[in-house]
Amino acid sequence: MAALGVLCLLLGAATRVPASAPGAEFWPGQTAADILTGVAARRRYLLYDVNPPEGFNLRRDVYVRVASLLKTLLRSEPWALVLPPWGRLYHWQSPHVRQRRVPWAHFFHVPGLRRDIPVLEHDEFVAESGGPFVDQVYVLQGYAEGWQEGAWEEKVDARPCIEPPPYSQDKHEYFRGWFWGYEETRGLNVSCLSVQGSASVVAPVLLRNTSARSVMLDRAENLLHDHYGGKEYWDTRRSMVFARHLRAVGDEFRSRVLNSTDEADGFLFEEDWTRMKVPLGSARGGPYLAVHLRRKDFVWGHRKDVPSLEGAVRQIRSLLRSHGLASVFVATDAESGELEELRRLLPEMLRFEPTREQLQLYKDGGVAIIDQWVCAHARVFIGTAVSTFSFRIHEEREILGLDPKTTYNRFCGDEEGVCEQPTHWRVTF
Ligand SMILES: Nc1nc2c(ncn2[C@@H]2O[C@H](COP(=O)(O)OP(=O)(O)OP(=O)(O)O)[C@@H](O)[C@H]2O)c(=O)[nH]1
Ligand SMILES: *[C@@H]1O[C@H](CO)[C@@H](O)[C@H](O)[C@H]1NC(C)=O
Ligand SMILES: *[C@@H]1O[C@H](CO)[C@@H](O)[C@H](O)[C@H]1NC(C)=O
Ligand SMILES: *[C@@H]1O[C@H](CO)[C@@H](O)[C@H](O)[C@H]1NC(C)=O
Repeated sequence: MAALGVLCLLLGAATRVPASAPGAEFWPGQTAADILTGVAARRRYLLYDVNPPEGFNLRRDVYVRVASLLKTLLRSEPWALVLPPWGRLYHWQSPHVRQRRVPWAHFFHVPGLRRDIPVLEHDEFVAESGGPFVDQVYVLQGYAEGWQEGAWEEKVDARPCIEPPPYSQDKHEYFRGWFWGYEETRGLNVSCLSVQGSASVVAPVLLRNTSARSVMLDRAENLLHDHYGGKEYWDTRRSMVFARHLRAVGDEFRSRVLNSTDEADGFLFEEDWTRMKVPLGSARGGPYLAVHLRRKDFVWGHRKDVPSLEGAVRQIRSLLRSHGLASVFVATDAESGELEELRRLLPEMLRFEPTREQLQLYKDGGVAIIDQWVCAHARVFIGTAVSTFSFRIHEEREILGLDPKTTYNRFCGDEEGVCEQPTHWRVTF
């Protein structure tokens, strides 16, 4: 009975391969026998996690770096990337909302990711690999001795852990740790790797130094981009299309509150990102100014490049005037006191305010994405200096084909001398 079950699983996997496991297409060494037994029965799994304090938008950037490593691995062997469930994010503070073990499909269009690399949700990995086990955990770290003088060198070495790794052995000598909130998950082996360099620097270790079938890279933010801003970077970035239900809410808000539709505003959006290639400046954007005002920890630090609310409103009014716009959409993480103050200074501001049910459904992460989607469709956008939330909006507007002059703008601090504006990164197709 059990054997029959396994056989059915294998056959099931085999027949599903072409549709749900694009890894098949990426693996040059594949034979007919591989297809019969199912690539799923043979492939290896790459898992990863990021330093807990990092926010949602920095994590999106780490995904691009790890995807690039996966592409390198696929040149030699069939691998799949296991999407790290979302949770325990410092900024997700709404009470009574379950915000752990959140699958990627909540925020992203997973079929879009699969047009770039083979990915699995965590639950799919557990089902396919036969249980909540990670064979090898590598905790990535820098070099204890720091950067050595002389030429920059890419390197990776097995080294003692500089800090005690956040895993401990249970009485069966399995390693227990956070594992995205999956208490039942166990690591079979944990060790530290010192890395210096781009994501693919660890590929030889995964291919040759370990035969573990599932390998997790913890603290994956230690890996740098293989080629920031290149075609591979943009392919992966473009594949991170927001989930359909979030786009729908954003579009409904645009149309109802901001009089903005794709037809009227020149957007040629395709859900299938591989078919979307629009020239810069082809989209006009909806008839509103959008602003991203990052507050909270950005203000507590009293940073020079973040304005007071009065300063921000002065800049908003000036932009409305110079662009002949009457509406302003505000995305912000300001807390209630600051928000009231902002409403007093800018009574006409429009905001996406979710109902309790919407917040339950979309969660803090989904609401932030709706804010980003609305900002991405504005005629003119202005963001906050060095906020990755604003950076992701820049990229989205670039993909949507808006004129860069309307995108790469940021608020200046009240006392800031030279207020340098953000860098323009062009999509490479
Ligand atoms: N809804 C909404 N949430 C926001 C906004 N700005 C910031 N946030 C929340 O605060 C978090 C912090 O911003 P992130 O950019 O993701 O965090 P980060 O990666 O540390 O990046 P920084 O902005 O550079 O700190 C976001 O993920 C959101 O949860 C906003 O305008 N609207
Ligand atoms: C990987 O294996 C090679 C060859 O045995 C060895 O020189 C190298 O130090 C190993 N690297 C790591 C990170 O274990
Ligand atoms: C655990 O991993 C380390 C580093 O890859 C390796 O040297 C060691 O043999 C592994 N231990 C077991 C029990 O597999
Ligand atoms: C909405 O936009 C259309 C053109 O895009 C314009 O003709 C119409 O007057 C606008 N409606 C309002 C209420 O502003």
